[in-house]
Amino acid sequence: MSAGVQWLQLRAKASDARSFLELARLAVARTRGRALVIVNDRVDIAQIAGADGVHVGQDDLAPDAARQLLGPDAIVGFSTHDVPQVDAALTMPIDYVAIGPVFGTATKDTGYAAVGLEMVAAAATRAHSRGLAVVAIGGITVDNAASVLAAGADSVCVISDLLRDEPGARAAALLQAVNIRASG
Ligand code: TZP
Ligand code: MG
Repeated sequence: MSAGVQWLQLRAKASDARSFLELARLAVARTRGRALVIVNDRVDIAQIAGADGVHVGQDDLAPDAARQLLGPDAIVGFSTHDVPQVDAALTMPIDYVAIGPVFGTATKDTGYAAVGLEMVAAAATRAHSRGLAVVAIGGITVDNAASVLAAGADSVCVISDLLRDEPGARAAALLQAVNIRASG
């Protein structure tokens, strides 16, 4: 966080529920007020840990159920991979639409080909018309993040490129590449 990262998504596909909850509680305790903590997939863990929100995919608990459990102040994000999914998301009780994979990625087999910057732009036009933010994900790096934001994304989600080096240093480089300065 001292690098200036504003959101952390906790992604623990291989963890059992108890370990994931322990991780989420730890993250919430360590970040409070300095970065937002979003739990991937698990609405129950987000709720119990007091996280800032949850990120759900097409096959997870649906956004309206997540909203029902977490309440109006929680952040609820939803994964999309094509225009019909973005359009369906526009009427859901969410805060942001995630679009991806923007570029090729080895981190997750999403079952979708890279959607490219044109799809980021299309998602942004649609989502912004409803006041929803767009988070772009998949293959985003220090070198291409600025182009993703220029295409209309409000935010980028990065996994593997942060792990190429010491993650804090890489995050600082990423933020510098998109001209966001650490607030301390
Ligand atoms: N959803 C779409 S692409 C992706 C997820 C979870 C993985 C992105 O990881 P990376 O390593 O930043 O490409
Ligand atoms: Mg998911």
